[in-house]
Amino acid sequence: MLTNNQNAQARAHTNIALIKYWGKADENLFLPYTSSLSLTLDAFYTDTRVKIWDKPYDLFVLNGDIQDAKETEKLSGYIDLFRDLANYPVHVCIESYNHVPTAAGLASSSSAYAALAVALNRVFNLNMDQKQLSTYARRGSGSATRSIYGGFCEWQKGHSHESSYAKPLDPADWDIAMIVVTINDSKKAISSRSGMAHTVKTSPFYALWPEICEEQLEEIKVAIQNHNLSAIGEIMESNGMRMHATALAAYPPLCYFEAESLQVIQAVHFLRKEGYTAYFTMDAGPNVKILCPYSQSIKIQEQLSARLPKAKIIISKAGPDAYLLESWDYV
Ligand code: FM0
Repeated sequence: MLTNNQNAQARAHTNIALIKYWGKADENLFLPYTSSLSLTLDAFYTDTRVKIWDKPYDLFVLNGDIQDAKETEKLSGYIDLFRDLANYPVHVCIESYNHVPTAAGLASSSSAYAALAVALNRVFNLNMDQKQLSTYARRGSGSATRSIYGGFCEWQKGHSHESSYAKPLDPADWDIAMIVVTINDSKKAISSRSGMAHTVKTSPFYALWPEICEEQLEEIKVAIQNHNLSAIGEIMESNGMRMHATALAAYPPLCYFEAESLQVIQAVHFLRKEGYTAYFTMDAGPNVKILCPYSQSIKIQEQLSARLPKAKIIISKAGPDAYLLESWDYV
């Protein structure tokens, strides 16, 4: 029986994919068609506390607001995975704070489910290691698989619940930064979940995607090993655009670009001509992320602000593994 750990709290950081996850082979188990690779970011994270309580229902409070029945039900289904594994059918109260500034327009599901998995593992005394934790984070949101680890990490696609997990590659504790350029922070029109499903179903270009990722994943791993940032950036930029090519070829087409996204892309091209090491990637939304040496990041930020005065620009270094928090400083 559980006697300790009736409360647990954890922090996990968001990650941005350099080789994208785009398409599920199994929608229930969140098994992807391809392996992917990401950088975890220090500047954006989620803190989550799980408390076992004696009420006959689960409660989910996000950024201080009690969530509606639909959101809570979704989360209860996820918590069932842990309750079933522990064979301990209790209800919980979950409190989460996203330190992903709304203005950053980043998806918070990666940090959210990674933090939740770490806290639930503790509260239910499951003693999972990081590898197993990544498989459980995955069941909430695919990209959360990779937020269990800091730095560069790879999500190996696998073929079953147990074999689809993340693996750390490099702490990225060298001269690296990711600059998040937010041009539009309204809620995205088409979620990545439905965008990728629509692409898999209707895009004739999707057939090429698994092969592309396999090849570029191997190339980028060599570039990471060599700490060759311009090679990493080139491969990342190509992979991101190829993901968008599959979406653009869907029927009806999916276009995540906005006019300002293209302006940022042009600015990146200009910066490269000026001698900066700067490369971009985009996910299922209009905002642009730029990979560059940390030592150039302030200058790049200045250049971008001059060209795009309305954009919000945040510099981040690589972030750490997801971890348990000793104390809970929220009231
Ligand atoms: O992060 O349906 O994890 O590899 O950001 O919850 O599994 O939100 F832009 C694409 C992330 C997709 C690429 O999808 O989907 C990446 C993306 P879920 P996610």
